[in-house]
Amino acid sequence: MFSVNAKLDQLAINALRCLAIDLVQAANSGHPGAPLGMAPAAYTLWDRFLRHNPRDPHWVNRDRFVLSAGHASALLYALLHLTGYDLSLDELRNFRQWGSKTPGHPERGLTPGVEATTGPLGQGFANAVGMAVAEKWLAARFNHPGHDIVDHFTYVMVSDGDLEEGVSYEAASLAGRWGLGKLICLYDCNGIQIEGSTHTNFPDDIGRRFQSMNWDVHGPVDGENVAAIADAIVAARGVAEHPSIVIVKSSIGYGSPLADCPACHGAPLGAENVAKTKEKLGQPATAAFFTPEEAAAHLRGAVERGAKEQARWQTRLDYYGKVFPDMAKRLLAQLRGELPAGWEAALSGGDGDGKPVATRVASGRALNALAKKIDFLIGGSADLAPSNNTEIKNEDFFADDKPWGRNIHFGVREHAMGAIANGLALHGGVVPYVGTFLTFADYMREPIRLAAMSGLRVIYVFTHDSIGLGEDGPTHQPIEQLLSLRAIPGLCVIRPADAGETAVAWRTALARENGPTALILTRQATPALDRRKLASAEQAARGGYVLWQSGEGRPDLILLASGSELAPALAAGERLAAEANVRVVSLPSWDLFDAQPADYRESVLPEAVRARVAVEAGRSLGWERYVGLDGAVAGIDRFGASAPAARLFEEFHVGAAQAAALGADLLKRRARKRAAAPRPPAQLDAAAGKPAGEG
Ligand SMILES: Cc1ncc(C[n+]2csc(CCOP(=O)(O)OP(=O)(O)O)c2C)c(N)n1
Repeated sequence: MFSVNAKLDQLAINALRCLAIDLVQAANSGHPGAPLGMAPAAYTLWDRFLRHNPRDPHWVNRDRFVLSAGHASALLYALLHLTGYDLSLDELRNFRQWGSKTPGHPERGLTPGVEATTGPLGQGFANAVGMAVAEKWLAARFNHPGHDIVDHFTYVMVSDGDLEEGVSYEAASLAGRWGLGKLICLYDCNGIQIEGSTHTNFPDDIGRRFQSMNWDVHGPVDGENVAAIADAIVAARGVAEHPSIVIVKSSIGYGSPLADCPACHGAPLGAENVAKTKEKLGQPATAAFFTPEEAAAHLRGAVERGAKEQARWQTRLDYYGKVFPDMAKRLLAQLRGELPAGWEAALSGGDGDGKPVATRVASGRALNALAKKIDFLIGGSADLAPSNNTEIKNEDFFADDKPWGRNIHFGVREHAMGAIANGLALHGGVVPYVGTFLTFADYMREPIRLAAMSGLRVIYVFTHDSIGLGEDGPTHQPIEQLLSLRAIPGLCVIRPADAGETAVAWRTALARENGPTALILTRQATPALDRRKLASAEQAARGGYVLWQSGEGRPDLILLASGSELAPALAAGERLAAEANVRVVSLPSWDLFDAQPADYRESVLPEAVRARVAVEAGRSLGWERYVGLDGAVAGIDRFGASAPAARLFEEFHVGAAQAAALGADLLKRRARKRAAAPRPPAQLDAAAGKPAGEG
């Protein structure tokens, strides 16, 4: 079935190389070195092994290919174009240009065939681990003897930089522990990076390092030797119990006058060097974007092969569907990301039982209720499950001998946990959640950012969300984390105040099919909010709502709060009610609230009401957005301290007393201003039904 014609192999490899350097040259920007060096290994994999259908990039049982070294994107685009994906030559000519499908680094969702957004080194490797977990998990759940309906490999290509990044070590360790036999890593070991030789900073013996983590190590093989690379991949595929790494010794910038020099890593070769490279590679020196017909025809063979592969699988699926009709339906729905009908009912009684409860505990309850309805909700914590309340009760932990387990022990590896969760979501068929303390969300910032950029449904359970965690002190007390998560576009951040809002937050997170959600939860119990007298927690779905108001009509003062500060804000409101008409607004999610229609936002925060106080146990920065320039914020703009929580709230002035004091002050200022203002015409007063001037 495959070509064993060495000449044709070389022709195709060189065609890929020349096309890749043409992309970079045309853009006058990009990375020619890695594509030139990696081309033989990538070609060997794609030509001999990768099961994919260029005409249906979403075929669910395709092998996954992740280019972790995303800077080598020109090679991936050349491969996608020449193997028949819907990526035209014009798109290649527009490499790195506005509106093209060929951005500087691969972006999932933009380019057909790109499985993951890569470029931040190390991420793609850990994504691939997540994909392999998803495959193994789905196979364990859905395959039956003679019915291997979920059955594909995950391949990832990494560079030196990918393996220098710590996340690759974290993820590799887990992959080894879990025995991900269908994960195969091709390591482009060229020993060169931007600053020069890796000799200066990378003494690791990669073979031994991976061996020590239960990986099967193949090679080193000569990066120009297709047969040797193919043999190594064959051997890797034959190892069912361990993931495999194939070490490919390559030459960065192969064929160019800059071969083995850092200079060819990230800058166009220049017209002269491009011509010389093509000459060396046996291609017409001056023809740009030219592919010899024989090479093009050979690479396009992927279309026919892919169609046949998929058709064969479809036949298997049809048979599977006859024998296991319900499972077939469920599998396909799951892979489409559909939640089972009526899943929301798991969370009935969203207003909670009115008892004080830590929102992390409420979250654990919500998760477990949801997990009963959604049996492909899977996840875990970075060794904090008992604290994060992330364990699904009565379910196994994922392991090489328990691949159906829905709980995952990530160990203390927040970074890999985030990136693996992305891989799970990218693969599909599961809905991942992961947990740690909010302050350690910083360890996983890059994967969170990539989840948001890629529109992945990943749910973050971040507990211990403020100084309220108490004695553990400032290292563990998040101050700037809430603000910094809110700064990530596309990440929905929700900080619920009680059990009711927590249930709504979980529901919202699951319903958000195309984006991640961070749930920000307390360690300490939050006082009960008597929802019989207050607005329903259901309204938290809108991000912000009027919880309570002392009087009718337009309020004099608005107190805003999220999470554990909502109850103190309410207490402050009740204290001030004797002097003014006070409104208390629960604002668990800026993102959700900002997405509401203007008239709803106006109904909650009337523009005319300028006396506003926000209370939140985190950086005050950003709350100006809601309290305006005339308002005040009770926040924390320094690091915390080690002491009992109650004392900390007192010392940091983020409780009811401070909210009431700030509110009273604003009311006084307002009264003074009003007394000093000239009387407006009487008819305007009457029309407003209120005293004119500020609210
Ligand atoms: C996390 C991260 N840090 C830095 C960079 C910038 N960068 C791009 S490639 C690269 C290193 C290149 O070395 P290597 O991985 O060996 O790739 P090669 O030189 O073989 O192309 C760096 C530092 C990045 N993309 N991601």
